Amino acid sequence: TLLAQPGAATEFRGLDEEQVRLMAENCIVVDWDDTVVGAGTKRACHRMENIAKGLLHRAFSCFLFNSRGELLLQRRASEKITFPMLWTNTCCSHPLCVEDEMDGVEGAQTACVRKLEHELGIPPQEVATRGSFHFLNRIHYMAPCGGDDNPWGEHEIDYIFVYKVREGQELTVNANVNEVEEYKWIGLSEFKAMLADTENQHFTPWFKIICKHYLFKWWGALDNIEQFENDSNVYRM
Ligand code: DMA
Ligand code: MN
Repeated sequence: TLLAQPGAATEFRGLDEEQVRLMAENCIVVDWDDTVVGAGTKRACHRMENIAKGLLHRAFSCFLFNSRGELLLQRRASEKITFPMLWTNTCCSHPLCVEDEMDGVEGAQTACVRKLEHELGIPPQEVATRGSFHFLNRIHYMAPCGGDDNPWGEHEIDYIFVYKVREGQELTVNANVNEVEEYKWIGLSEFKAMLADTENQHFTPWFKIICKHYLFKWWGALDNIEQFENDSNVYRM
């Protein structure tokens, strides 16, 4: 168990009990080609001492747009152990070492549906019937959570999905306060202003990478997103 791990008694002191519990999840450990090589706890996969030795895991990031072309943004809850209180894309997490989440794109999408419900209270039945998923590409990146005194970080191959709500449909959103501090639907021009306001707005590192390299290209072509689908490359950032 987590408490049996060396240093656990002190490393989790003062942290949110529910978020500590989630550190026992089993992430999928992969090599640089995204081939599955084993399992690692969420805790192990997010410790900088392991990341420094090359430990890499699989993740997903979802960008959910309504039929007016607005993106659902969330600000991570203060309870999050990694990157609390930062604005980021709709939903991010990890496919786990369970049968229906281990198979590449399909497994990552299954995990995405699970976490859209867990983080944002979006019913899976609505996700299945009111819009469509588009797998775009995979991004390999590494990011420490802070300076040398912060032991946490990310090192992932991240499956990127756009989800588009169909014309005339809406999704129910009911955020989980342990995961999400606040959320908002944002249009492209308002988002550009938010991104430029670096004094007051702070974003997760993976979201900044995706904004810099891809997001505006995708956002500007939502009606023809198929042209960007199913890129088999892993992009190193
Ligand atoms: C991890 O997200 C995945 C990426 C792409 C950073 P997260 O920290 O929000 O995961 P979880 O919600 O499972 O804690
Ligand atoms: Mn991760």
